[in-house]
Amino acid sequence: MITRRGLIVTGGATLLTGCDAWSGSPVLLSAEEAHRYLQRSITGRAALAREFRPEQRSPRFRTNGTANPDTPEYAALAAGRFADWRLQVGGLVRQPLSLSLAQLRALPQRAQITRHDCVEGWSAIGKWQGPRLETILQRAGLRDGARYIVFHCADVFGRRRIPYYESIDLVDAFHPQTILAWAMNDAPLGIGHGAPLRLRVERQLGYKHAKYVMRIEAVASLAGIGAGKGGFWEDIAGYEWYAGI
Ligand SMILES: Nc1nc2c(c(=O)[nH]1)N[C@H]1C(S)=C(S)[C@@H](COP(=O)(O)O)O[C@H]1N2
Ligand SMILES: [Mo]
Repeated sequence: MITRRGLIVTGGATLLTGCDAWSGSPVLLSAEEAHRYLQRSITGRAALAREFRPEQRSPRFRTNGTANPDTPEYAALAAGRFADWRLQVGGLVRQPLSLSLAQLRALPQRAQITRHDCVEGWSAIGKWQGPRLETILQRAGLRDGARYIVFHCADVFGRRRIPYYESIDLVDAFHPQTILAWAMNDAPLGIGHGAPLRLRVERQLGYKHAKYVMRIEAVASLAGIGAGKGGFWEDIAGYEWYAGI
């Protein structure tokens, strides 16, 4: 019996219980359907990324992309050790939020030691800690129609000052390992790695892990954001929006 998913295998058939079952009669799955269901929960998008032991962490974890956002606004926040920084949560939510670092640290936390894989061909293992994105989205309350979560970052690129941003769908937003990390390797996140807050979305490549997150926006469509492809590198270099690993 797999209690976590409420899946009970009884002889030839399988009973699917839990939330779904409360509203109606239990669903009877054939052996083949049960197998497919189990297979999905192990290998599908709900599957967990591998987690490592503390001693497996990389001695050096390089930074990539922006290592210090070049704007007066960010410089002022960093000078004040992010005491005036607030994470804004808005868009298709019932209750817009404005959260300080202290408030984010007071939420239930998750810590995980995972491998970061950059599309440029390097990897590093580090420990990340912060609240789950799901916890924050639940407090804000997604409205009907919300389909993507957009992360607006503090850093800008080039002479046209194009802001970095990224987006994920709700499957990844509610994935248990999707967190907003304020700590790395048991210390507050350094500026190079995205202080004060960066996304960890462990089933996707490095460029999806938005650093310097300032604002989270729930949207129905990515069409109105940036050039419409769902992320900075997606817009300017044709990177895949879904970068699953
Ligand atoms: N805001 C922002 N987030 C970003 C980037 C960036 O340039 N700006 N680079 C991305 C890329 S390509 C990678 S590999 C990782 C690097 O994270 P690190 O600097 O902590 O190694 O951040 C990602 N998130
Ligand atoms: Mo990357």
